[in-house]
Amino acid sequence: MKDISDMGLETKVIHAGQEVDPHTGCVTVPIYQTSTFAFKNAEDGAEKFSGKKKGYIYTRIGNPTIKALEECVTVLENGYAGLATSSGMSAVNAVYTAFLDRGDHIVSTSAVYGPSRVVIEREYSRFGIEYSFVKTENLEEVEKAIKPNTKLLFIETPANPTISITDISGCAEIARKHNIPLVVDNTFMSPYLQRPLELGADIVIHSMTKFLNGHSDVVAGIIITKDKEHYKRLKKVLVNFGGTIDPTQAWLVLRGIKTLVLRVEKSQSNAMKIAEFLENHPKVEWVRYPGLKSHPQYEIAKKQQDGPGALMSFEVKGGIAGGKTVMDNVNIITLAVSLGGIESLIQHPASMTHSTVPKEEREEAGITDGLVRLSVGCEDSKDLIDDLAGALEKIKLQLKDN
Ligand code: LCS
Repeated sequence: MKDISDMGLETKVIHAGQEVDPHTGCVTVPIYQTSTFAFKNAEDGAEKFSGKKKGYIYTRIGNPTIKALEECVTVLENGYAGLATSSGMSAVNAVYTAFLDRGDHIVSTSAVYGPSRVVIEREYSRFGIEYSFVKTENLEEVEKAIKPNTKLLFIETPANPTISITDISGCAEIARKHNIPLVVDNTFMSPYLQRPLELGADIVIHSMTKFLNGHSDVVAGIIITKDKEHYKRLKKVLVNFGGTIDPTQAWLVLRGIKTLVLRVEKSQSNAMKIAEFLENHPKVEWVRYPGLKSHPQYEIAKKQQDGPGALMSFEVKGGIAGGKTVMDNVNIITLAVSLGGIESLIQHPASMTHSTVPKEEREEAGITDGLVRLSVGCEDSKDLIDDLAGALEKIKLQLKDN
């Protein structure tokens, strides 16, 4: 039989890391809801602790349900091994903690998810860590930002919420030249649409809260490495800092992943129709969607992504008031943060996800006051367009009233 890693992604999402349970014939991976695992005797325990013998010890260190999830996403990302985490931020922080020492410097995307930036600026800086947040979509800026003490190049592409796109293989070349690891936050794409390790990255992270789980009912994250040394270093940090996922959450994500391809295909096809609708709407200033030729990095998206995805941002006329009007008048599309769920979600980054980022930094990163982020779900595209059309119509009424 062919190895699972040689099979198509549609097969991998359903079978990778998941064998029929040898004890019971259980078709789905059981939830091993236990905090600890009994040793046969003292010798068995000692050998497992020393690493001489493989086996489970304690769920924070390892658990069969969690392992199945880690193996599944590792196969999807074509990596060496994975570490599932209690949230996307737990994955981000494990990477920062594992690779940054006092006096080190990190280069990162200016429009990264708010907390991924704020935690560096406000917390890691307390331990003497230096940083440069730059527009990584411009490779010259990346190269310019690298200093002798730079120890990590961290990019998010597409970035949250500007949908700006960074050239992964271009960054990999810069990282290689300076002998530093390149970490890619692949949350917006999922491994179905983008596999950074194949493009030269060293580590991939996801907030599995988003597309991988896909049902807005779990908070989780994962780190996938390309090499053993990075994996060992990260495992040590994650286990000792206690950022491990819970077995039931891991099981829910495994179940969600089985429909990843179906969900992303449907969301993406809806998103394309919505982006075209918005781009031609008189109340919309601009739309950023990687499937539109108007996207500034359209060519890079075509080169490194297997599709445009389900996320877009747009600026409505009327600035902050216009944006709020849209959010207050959608009915099927839910006003909520997060993304990548089966349902469509809309939010206003300046007052929500990126509210902790100072206004000046936000605007420098392209997160304007009127920017609205839309995560397109799997509903009927016509219903979604009608919903947006109705909400945009309200802006016109409001402007007229003024
Ligand atoms: N990376 C990206 C790109 C994200 O969008 C998020 C969360 C995280 C990491 C952190 O993941 P978490 O700990 O929440 O699982 N993004 C959110 C957002 O845009 N709205 O709410 C959460």
